[in-house]
Amino acid sequence: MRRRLIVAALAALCFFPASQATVGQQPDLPSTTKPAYTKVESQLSDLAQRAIQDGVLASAQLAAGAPASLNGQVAVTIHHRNAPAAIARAVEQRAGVVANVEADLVEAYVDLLDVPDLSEHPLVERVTLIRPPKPLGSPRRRSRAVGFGNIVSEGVIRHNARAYHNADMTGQGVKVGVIDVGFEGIRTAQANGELPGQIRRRCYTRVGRFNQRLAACEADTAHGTAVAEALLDIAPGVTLYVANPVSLTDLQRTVRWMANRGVKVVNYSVSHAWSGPGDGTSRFSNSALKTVADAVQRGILWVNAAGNEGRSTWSGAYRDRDNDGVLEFNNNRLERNRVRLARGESVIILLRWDDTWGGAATDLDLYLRTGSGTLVARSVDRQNGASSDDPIEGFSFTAPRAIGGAAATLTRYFVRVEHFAGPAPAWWQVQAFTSQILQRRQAGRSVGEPADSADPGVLAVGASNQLRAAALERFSSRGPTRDDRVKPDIVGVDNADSDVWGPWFGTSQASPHVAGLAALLLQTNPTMTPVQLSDSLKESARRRGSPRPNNTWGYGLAWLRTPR
Ligand SMILES: [Ca+2]
Ligand SMILES: [Ca+2]
Ligand SMILES: [Ca+2]
Repeated sequence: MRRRLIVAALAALCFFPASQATVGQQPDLPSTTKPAYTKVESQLSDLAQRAIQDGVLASAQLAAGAPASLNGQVAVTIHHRNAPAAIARAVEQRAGVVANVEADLVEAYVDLLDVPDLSEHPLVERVTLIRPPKPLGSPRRRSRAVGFGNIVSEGVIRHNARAYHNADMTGQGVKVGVIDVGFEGIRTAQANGELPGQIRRRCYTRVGRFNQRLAACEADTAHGTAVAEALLDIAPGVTLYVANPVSLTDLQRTVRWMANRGVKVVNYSVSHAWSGPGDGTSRFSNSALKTVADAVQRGILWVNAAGNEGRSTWSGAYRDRDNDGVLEFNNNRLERNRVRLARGESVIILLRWDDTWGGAATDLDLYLRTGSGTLVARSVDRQNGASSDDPIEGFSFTAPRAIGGAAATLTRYFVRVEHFAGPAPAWWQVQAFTSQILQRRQAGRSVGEPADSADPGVLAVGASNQLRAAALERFSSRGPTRDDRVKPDIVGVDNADSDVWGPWFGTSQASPHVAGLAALLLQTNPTMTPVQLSDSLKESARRRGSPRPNNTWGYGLAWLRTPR
């Protein structure tokens, strides 16, 4: 199977390419020093420093292990002081590839060796790695033999879409977008009659570049194909638009492209790294939170998977009872939080805390170590109140592949958070994007971004197993949000059948079921606004739990009333 490193580096275990597992497990990371380059994100600074120590060949190899790369160059976002032309020129002068140019940022591919020099440009505020988003679902380990067409998701019955189908309402005339990370097998799904013969598309081949060839959308993973299939089972008559944006700016532009073509419902079964304090705001112009609000403004109902991090998020009060500067995950002074990773598995681990974005005064740092204490990943940005200092740390890490060992063997790693400087924050939070679980965790406050948007035109969708629809999936992310709003908004079913993956799991599948329901509603009343659609779906949902809404089920299990 063909795999691009760009997205695969962040995708789940089953998507991970066999060729990549060399970088990110370096055992010789400095444990006590701050990053060498002050305007460069910690993980990127460490990569650049290593490239400079090891030379040109190592630079290309290290870049290939970064979350997104192209021809030995690493994909970065250069935040600048409204100097787009000057920064684009600076990139090109160093033989970098400019991908997207915006008023306050440039996305580009650059050589690791050039990162320190670029960052010293007086108009550059900060240089960060582009981390492609995280898909929120995966096939079962043991997949069944793939069928040929006529596979219908059980969601059709579980959400009462059948009542609409019986009345010949299948979403005809409604334009729906599926934005995802990859659409492997999409042409096979068309040939099998599981997806429409005509699909409008915007297929990205790298940051900033796209074309009309479906083959280009087929890279990386079948996740998007499985998502589209679930949506089309609920609403087989819709006009389908697909896109696989890589960067946040790609996502912004994809939304405008879809809105300009009259798309009224978008499904996004994807999470991004935090870009703000968790109250729905962000100081960054390219934040996914701003993009989804822009979509709603343009008349699009945004349906987003709530996240699968219900068992891999920790959130709580500041504790350091033994006063050693290492934060504690419980009252027993537990200073390390275990996560077991499969060999070759890739994770992103994030830390944020209660502080000012664009002026963080407290400096916390995030580390990952093996059971024997070897440091394998770190994020140690300096925060000391400057206008570019944010209360967040994060890194991507790939567990080393076995040398002769069984691939399924799990290895223990430990997350550790240290208080480097500044006043103690009221709360702090750790989230790991992994199919594994954190030893110490809280289900609450685990809804991802941008599902945690405060915009009423955004629906965050949790997942319940279609065979046991009275219980929420344990992994399904729960509310409240960091600022105590109720999430998710509604729940859809997963473990429903598909052609591409057979039955599969995740809020990734629950979400397009709900997006399909919205398309059915729109056909009967094409003038409904995003907020009216969202309200209607919440109102007709089958109540689960109390009060209504609540932080497990939101307004309940999605359900359409039989049309009259
Ligand atoms: Ca189907
Ligand atoms: Ca301590
Ligand atoms: Ca820090």
